[in-house]
Amino acid sequence: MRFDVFTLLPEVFPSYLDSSILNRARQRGLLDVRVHNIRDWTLDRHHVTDDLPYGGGGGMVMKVEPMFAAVESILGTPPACPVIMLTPQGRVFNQKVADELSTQPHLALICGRYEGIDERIRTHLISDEISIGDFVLTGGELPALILIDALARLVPGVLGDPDGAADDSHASGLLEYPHYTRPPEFRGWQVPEILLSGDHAKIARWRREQSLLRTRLRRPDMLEKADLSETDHKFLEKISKEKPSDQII
Ligand code: JBZ
Repeated sequence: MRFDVFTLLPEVFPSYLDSSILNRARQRGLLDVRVHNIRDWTLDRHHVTDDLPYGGGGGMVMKVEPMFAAVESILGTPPACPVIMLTPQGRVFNQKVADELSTQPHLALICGRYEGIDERIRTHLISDEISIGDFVLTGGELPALILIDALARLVPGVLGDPDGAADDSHASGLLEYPHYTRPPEFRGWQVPEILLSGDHAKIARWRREQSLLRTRLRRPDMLEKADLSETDHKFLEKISKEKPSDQII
């Protein structure tokens, strides 16, 4: 999968992209991330990328010409792939959006800076707008890295384990069960006995129940959409009749 990232802060990308899993994916030719500095497409002697807003008011606005020049020189006119802007005004990113976008072989990501972008970028260059969530950030660079990370791990072969991507919380629709490794006791805190029992059927049921309990407690919104079996429903019915203090989570 190929990404072309357009940003005013290209230097923030390499350290993360050079880290373990994404770097391995890049070395194997499964992931290709090309980061472009929008400032390289300015034509004035001071390489200006922002300007005062028409109509007045505070803040600076990202200029239209360098952005078009950058994207069109790399991707053609019109651009050869979807052009996604990371912006708080976009649709909120989640695993469903990740699944949808991961089917694309090539995406362009535009990272905003300053108070806003010239609206003509939005209306005539961008094909999709994505927000990573309801909190305030200074720019689209971290959201772009989050999107790359979430999509890259869905590319077949990027995770070592072939069903690694399917095993995670949001893919299954439930939060993960508690994990333990050695030692069996630390400062008097014991690993649940069932995990040491060797009874794999019992362990699988305990883990499923822990996932259900944890999801019900922390993310009841996820439980409503999760794919639950008859046994799952029966378990949830049973525990909803029990005292909360009887439940381990
Ligand atoms: C995002 C100015 O550029 C920004 C600022 C905030 C912001 C983004 C870009 S993308 N927040 C989000 O994904 O929520």
